[in-house]
Amino acid sequence: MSVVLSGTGLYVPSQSISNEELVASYNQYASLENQKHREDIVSGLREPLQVSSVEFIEKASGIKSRYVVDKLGVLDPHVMHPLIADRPDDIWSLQCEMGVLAAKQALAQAHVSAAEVDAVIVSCSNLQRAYPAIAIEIQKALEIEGYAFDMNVACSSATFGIHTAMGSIESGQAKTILMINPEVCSGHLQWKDRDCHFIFGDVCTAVVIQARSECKPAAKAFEIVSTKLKTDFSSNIRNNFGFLNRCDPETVHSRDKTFRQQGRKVFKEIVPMVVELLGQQLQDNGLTAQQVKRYWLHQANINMNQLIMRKLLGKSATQEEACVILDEFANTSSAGSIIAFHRFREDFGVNDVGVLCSFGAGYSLGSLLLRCVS
Ligand code: CO8
Repeated sequence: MSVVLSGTGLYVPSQSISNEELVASYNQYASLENQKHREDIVSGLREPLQVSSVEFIEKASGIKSRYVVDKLGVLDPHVMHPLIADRPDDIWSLQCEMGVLAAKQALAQAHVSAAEVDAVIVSCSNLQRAYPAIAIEIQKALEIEGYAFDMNVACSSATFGIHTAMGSIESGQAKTILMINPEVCSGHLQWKDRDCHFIFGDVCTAVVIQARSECKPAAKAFEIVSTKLKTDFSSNIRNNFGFLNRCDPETVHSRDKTFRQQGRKVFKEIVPMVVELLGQQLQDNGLTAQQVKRYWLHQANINMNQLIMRKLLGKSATQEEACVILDEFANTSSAGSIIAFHRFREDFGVNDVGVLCSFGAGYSLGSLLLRCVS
């Protein structure tokens, strides 16, 4: 059975933080901390916090800015995290609100009404609560019949979500599925750590996945020719936040309860895994890397993407071949490759082929080989 992506949507928070603003705030925080612990630093009991720098961030990552749901809290050196008011149970949650806005765009693009949707999958790195599922809340908000569930494969949540939707359609369980990625990365990023404070941003993407027979003639559709998934356990990107945290009061607020990573190791270990996975997928489908019109790669680090593309193509990739959005958005976890696909696909003609690929925590890698069909 042929399954297609027939629409995408993107919700972008209204507030953006430049590297200059971020570094000024972090350096103020570091200075305050160093003053507070001056005696321990002088007596050698404590290392002073080092300053962050715009030049380092741009060179090491390619990131220039990021969108966040709350800029004031993040930039306040006395707060250093977003300030997001708790909501009563009868008000739509933040992730539901973001999801609905992105979903409406995706449905409009696919020329599909909510009544035609059979299922909702919310797939993202961090869910704001344990239950009920955010997906079921979005299902209610959009008045969709059928079923909904949440899933999490960190940075590969979107590609694994699309793969899961495709399986449900092929099995006859559903004909049209909404897959949504509300990524509130600012809530679980450690803004007080200069090694990672620049990495993430907030956003929400949505994708409509349909049996091709259901796809509207007006939609620009991409057939999923193949999916390829790979996981390999690693603690090099890890966040121990969870429901058992309060069971050990000694460690409930320790550093490991927010995002942390061994960035260098991640870079070195993931690049060959991605190159191998993509090479194998292309070979299995009788394609060379050069026959792919565009790679919508995971958007974590510009140097990582450039290296992957050099290994695949044997030359540096152009923006047309491997588009970049991380300069504006930073790493938005699972949403990154979907933003790239959302923004850069209008020039595809029938039978043009593209690859949408994610990689990150887990480790988890997911790749979709897509062919434009209308
Ligand atoms: N300013 C100035 N200097 C700095 C800063 C800074 N902000 N930060 C670090 N430095 C210093 C370091 O201390 C180090 O100093 P020294 O040489 O004296 O030890 C030096 O700069 C070099 O540091 P690194 O070796 O760490 O620098 P890299 O060139 O490796 O760049 C990166 C760091 C950018 C982190 C890079 O390694 C990278 O991007 N790696 C890939 C990581 C990646 O792709 N991770 C994927 C994570 S995303 C994911 O899976 C989703 C998780 C779920 C979402 C979580 C949301 C919060």
